[in-house]
Formats: sequence, C-alpha cells, structure tokens
Amino acid sequence: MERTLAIVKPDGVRKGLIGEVIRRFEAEGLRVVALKMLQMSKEEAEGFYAVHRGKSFYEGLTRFMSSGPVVVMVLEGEGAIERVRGIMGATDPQKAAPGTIRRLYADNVQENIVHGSDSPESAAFEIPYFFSAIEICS
Ligand code: DAT
Ligand code: MG
Repeated sequence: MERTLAIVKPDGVRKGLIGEVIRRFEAEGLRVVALKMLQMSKEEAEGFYAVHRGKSFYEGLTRFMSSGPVVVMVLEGEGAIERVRGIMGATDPQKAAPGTIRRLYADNVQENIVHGSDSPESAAFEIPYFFSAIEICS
C-alpha cells in the first residue's frame, strides 16, 4: 500500500470542486485516510514548494497557494502516487489528457485545481508537512 498527498488548491475550492476531486479519487479505488481544510500562510506555501525555490513561477505559485483555503488529504492504495497523477493530468491543462481533472477544470498552468505528490520521496516530505501520525487512519 502506497500513500500520497493530494491538495484541492484555492481555485478548486473557489470553484466548488472539493467534492468532485474527492469523488474522482474514490471512484478509482483510492481511500481517503486523512482530510482537512486550512489556509497556508505565504511562508508555509514557500516551505511546501521549497523544491521549486529559485524558479520563475515560485513567487506567483506561493502567492496563489496562500490566497485562500485548500483541502489537503492523504490517499492510500496500490500505486497511489502514479494513479493520482493520472487522474489529475499534466501540469499544463492544455497538455493534460481529455477527462483529467486539470483538463476539465483548470484555467492555466499556475491555477490547476489539484496537487499530487510526484514520487515516494515527495510524499514522505509532503504528508508530514500537514498531518501527524495520529491524524492518519489506516
Ligand atoms: P505538478 O503540480 O504537476 O507536480 P510542478 O511540480 O512542476 O507540477 O509545479 C508545481 C506547481 O507550480 C504546478 O502545479 C503549477 C506551478 N507551475 C509549474 N510550472 C509552471 C509554469 N511554467 N508557470 C506557472 N506555474 C507553474
Ligand atoms: Mg510537483
């Protein structure tokens, strides 16, 4: 069993897509084992996306991610990391496959509705960024 962190980003919350995103994950057999809503400070968003520090989009990305509440969750299942990435679609919604969440709902490459860990190493950093062990239900 693999775990991954997913986030309904501020644009997804604003567009009323919390339920739709979770439904898509559950429909593919992924299990929600932790879930909460919060608003990150600019500094917390910078820490979460530290891997992108120095890139051209870092300032805009961290401003956007701290612009409103997000819904963070831990999903569990076999191959959860890759399966969530597949349901999300490519980073740029114009390049995302038809039917993916980003292709269906995202406005542009920065405001792309949803986040999912991209590797086991990322998941191991991102899950404890938001959840303590006692908050994750197996
Ligand atoms: P992903 O979220 O698909 O893992 P990433 O890790 O490369 O993509 O980038 C993190 C986020 O940063 C991405 O969801 C949106 C933003 N981003 C990435 N590339 C961008 C770009 N060229 N312009 C604006 N925002 C970008
Ligand atoms: Mg990424």
